[in-house]
Amino acid sequence: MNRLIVVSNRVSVPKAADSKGAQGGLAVALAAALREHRGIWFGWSGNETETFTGHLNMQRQHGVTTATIDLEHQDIDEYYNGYANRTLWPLFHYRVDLTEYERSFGAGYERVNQRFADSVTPLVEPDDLVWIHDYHLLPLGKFLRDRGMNNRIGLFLHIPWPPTRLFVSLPFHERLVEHMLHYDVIGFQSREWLESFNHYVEKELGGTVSDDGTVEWNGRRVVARAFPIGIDYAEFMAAAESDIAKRAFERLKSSADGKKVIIGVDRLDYSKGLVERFESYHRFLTEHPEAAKDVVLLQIAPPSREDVNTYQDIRNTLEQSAGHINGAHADVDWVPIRYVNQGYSRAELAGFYRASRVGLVTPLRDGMNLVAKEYVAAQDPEDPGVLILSRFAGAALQLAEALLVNPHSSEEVGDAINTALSMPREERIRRWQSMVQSVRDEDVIAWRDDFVTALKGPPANANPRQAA
Ligand code: GDG
Repeated sequence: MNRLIVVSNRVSVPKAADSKGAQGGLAVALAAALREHRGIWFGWSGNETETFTGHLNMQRQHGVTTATIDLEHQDIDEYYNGYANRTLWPLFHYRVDLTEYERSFGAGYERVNQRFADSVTPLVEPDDLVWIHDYHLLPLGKFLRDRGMNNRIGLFLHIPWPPTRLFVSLPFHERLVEHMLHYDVIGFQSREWLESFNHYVEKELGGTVSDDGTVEWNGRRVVARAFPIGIDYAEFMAAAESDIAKRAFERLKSSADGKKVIIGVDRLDYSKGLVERFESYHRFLTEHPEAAKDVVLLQIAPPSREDVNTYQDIRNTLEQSAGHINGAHADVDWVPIRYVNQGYSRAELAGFYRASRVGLVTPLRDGMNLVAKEYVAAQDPEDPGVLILSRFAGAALQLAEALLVNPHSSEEVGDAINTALSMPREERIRRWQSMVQSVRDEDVIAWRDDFVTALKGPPANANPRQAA
């Protein structure tokens, strides 16, 4: 079996399922992939040093070999907080209004990608497969090729790819995509993002895209495909059956005191549509007063990227909104929104999901969204809850039996909440059965195998001309 060299911005091997704290979808997905392959996970340690040293720290953590480097302050400022999270993240989530374009960010981004290339190159042996992750590292493939690396190198993008009309607002957009065309495989979460990428390559770079997904440009051939990511179903179900999950279930059930719980779980990020979600819930409370007193919304939102000011802004806005809604509707024995900024363990989350009649997942844009899949996995097959899901999440293509909504329309989401709360058990079971099948079958293991198979490329004798 080929070794796998995984490269991502951060290396954070998930701790045991019962540990506290928010773990991004990326960390949860990658550790599952790495445990089965020998190999190395390379990335930034998360530490800041006064000046960049390039020192490589190798460790064995929870069954995975990791190699990390520290970054200096200017790197973190320009590459991570700058280009990755102030430029690419908002732009790729269609938020041109929040996108900041600074030349220093672009320069810092390329500098750190060059540093990654310098550090990764000596770790890679000739037959290794190199799998790079996400928007922090889009040009890394080119920089590895510049150092003479002929291995198969793939990129998986966890977030959306924006429509060409938005993407061209990025200065030096051609350079970024030309660098990406040095990969052998580029994976997207859904057909929609793939089609946007292909459209850009054809219209702006004059490349061609064949029916089998091969992109050709300037003598290079790249396979571009959708590989929808899933959850680690088996691991999540084990967490869901743990005592911790059962206690969390009881805790939420008893505190809800017979009321139906609506749950949201999201990193505190403007792409997750939390402000709009609270507005929709407010609308539901106002327009359905008869149903309102029987429900409570639990919104778990651990803070994220706190050094970026748009994230501080959203936190303030949400606090005000929750305070306003609670002030307008609360009674002596009932508060409509429980807004919680702390993180919980995956096992606790599983218990909370199961105790909730409605899963409210309404991002304005999301590459995939794993919370939607976790909510489905955690349900009681005899009495499952209802998933309300944004049609703008990649997950909507697989979870078509959710109540699909436009998260910008508070009327539509408010109505969906009302529909979900009154949905008969037979219909809940029918919808859930169809969704859980895809969550179980299209899990992170299938995703990993699919990507790694594509990364290996066709078998040596697959071409009949070579075989003859
Ligand atoms: C990116 C893309 C794509 C959340 N709060 C807690 C906690 N979480 C976990 C969830 C879930 C994960 O974090 C979030 O994953 P998502 O997929 O919903 O979103 P992003 O973090 O934005 O992930 C996304 C993903 O990458 C994978 O490719 O799906 O579209 O944006 O697993 O459960 N975990 C714990 N405590 C919390 O309080 N333990």
